[in-house]
Amino acid sequence: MPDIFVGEYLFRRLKQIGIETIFGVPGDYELALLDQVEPQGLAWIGTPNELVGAYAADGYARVKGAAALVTTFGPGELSALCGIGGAFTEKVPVVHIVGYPINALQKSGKILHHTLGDGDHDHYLRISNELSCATTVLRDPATAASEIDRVLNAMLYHSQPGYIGISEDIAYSKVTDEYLNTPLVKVLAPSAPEAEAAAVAEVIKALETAKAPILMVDGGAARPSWAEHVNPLIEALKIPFFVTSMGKGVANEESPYFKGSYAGVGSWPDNANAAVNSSDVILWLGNYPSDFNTGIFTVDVEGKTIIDLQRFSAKIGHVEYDARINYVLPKLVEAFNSHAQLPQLQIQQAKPIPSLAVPPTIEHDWLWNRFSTFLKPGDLVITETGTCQAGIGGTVFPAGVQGWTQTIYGSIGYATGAAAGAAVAAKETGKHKRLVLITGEGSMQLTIQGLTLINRFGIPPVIFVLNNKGYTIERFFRGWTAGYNDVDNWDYGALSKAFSPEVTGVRSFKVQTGAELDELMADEEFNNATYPQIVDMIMGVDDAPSWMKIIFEEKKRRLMAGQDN
Ligand code: TPP
Repeated sequence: MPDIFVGEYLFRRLKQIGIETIFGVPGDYELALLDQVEPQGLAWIGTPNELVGAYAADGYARVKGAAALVTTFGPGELSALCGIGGAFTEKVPVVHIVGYPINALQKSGKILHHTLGDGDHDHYLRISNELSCATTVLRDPATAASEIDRVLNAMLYHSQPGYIGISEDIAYSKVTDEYLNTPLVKVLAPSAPEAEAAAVAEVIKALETAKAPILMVDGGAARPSWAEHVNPLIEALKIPFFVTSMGKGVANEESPYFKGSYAGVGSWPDNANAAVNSSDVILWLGNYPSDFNTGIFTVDVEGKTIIDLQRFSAKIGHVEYDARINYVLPKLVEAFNSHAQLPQLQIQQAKPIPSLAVPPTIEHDWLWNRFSTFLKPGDLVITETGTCQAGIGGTVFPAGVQGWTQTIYGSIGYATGAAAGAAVAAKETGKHKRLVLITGEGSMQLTIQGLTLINRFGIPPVIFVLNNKGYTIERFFRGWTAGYNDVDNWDYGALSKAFSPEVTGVRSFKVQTGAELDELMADEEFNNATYPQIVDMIMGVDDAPSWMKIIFEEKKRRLMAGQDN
């Protein structure tokens, strides 16, 4: 018997998969739907625009496993799509719920507000098809519940965005609640048993016969879903491990086996690239060989045996198995927990440098090392695209820090929005005590309104703004002094206060010298604050982490030599 509203069904499903807060911007087409959010015990956070909302949902999902964003048909949903594209690329499960015009009006082909004015109401659905693993527009109450389940299941299975269009009248149609007793497929279905056993045996054999095996923690294959297996694997294997840009933020970098951040010629520390070059077998978790994840294609692993574990496959050398990383990793942990020690590549542990002199101005190489001792176990660290993204590779995270940077999609402004959602999720899980957002000022200008969320919701934030008069990383590509790489000078401390006048105790700092920042980072009150803090750091226009400069030098050399990457 039909007995609950479609909207209620949808929100109860979201609750079942761990979503407690929904982000978005309302519009007349979905106001009725939104009336059903709070009665289902879900919180609503209205975001200053849909782009910030989409990034916030991405950040929330990376901490909690899934997230929901509600926008309105047309302008609202299109404004969110840059963020949804990022979630699609980086394999983050976000359901994008869009309020549609009344069903009968859609069918009539009349020209309605928020349409493209031609009576075709499927333009936006077609656009979202490109950025979602599954889409639906609910037009029939008889199939509404199964359609919602289909999209949510696909979202969880593929770990990518799903899209549900829902009109005002369908939101208030009745459906049976009996399907709610059948859980959604929360985790990836198991691998085929024989293929999995064969893959695990081959991985063990390849590591046992290796002369210098290493582990590479990368970010493909929907990293959050297998992150929990990484530290047990490191402890069981007891071989050197490295992290890539996309993989940073899940492994215990206080481990003696941590040897650095791998980005080809731009690896940190200096000896990390040579060490990887001298290995013969690499157990690679979620290999994702994009330009910015490989030091602009300077990774060279030709001739090595690569054990490539992905979400849906395991490849050892050239042989591929239907075995999934989430299932293979626990088996490897079990096998290596009691295994004889594998041969060791001799390379020192990557650690913060205790003796690095405080520079007169805030220099990159010093800054990223200083972050290593500023960060505390339990911090949640989100780093923006730009020089920060390269820089964070030179910071050693204390155990228990979770972090990430949007390496592949690289949309500037992402980090500020994602930080807002991640901080809300962290408050819900209780796993993290402090949010640390590290962003360039050029990036922050795109989503500065996110400050209103960061300062009001979630765990206490500390925001570091690298203020270097514009788009420094772009200057490295082209236009050292070009006006197109400049940005306006803003007062970030004043803005932090302006975006949340009702939050008491918001503090801001402007630091110009290494000594000022060093002192601030050592200050007890600053370290233990329970209120929002923002640090405007004045830095050199042309400074960058030395390991990033090496990548750009190599890029230039290749161009001069006529190579195409
Ligand atoms: N627009 C979007 C949405 N995403 C992008 N990645 C770009 C433009 C191109 N872009 C990449 S990095 C960057 C730009 C404009 C500059 C970032 O500048 P900033 O945040 O100030 O960091 P900096 O490199 O100066 O430290």
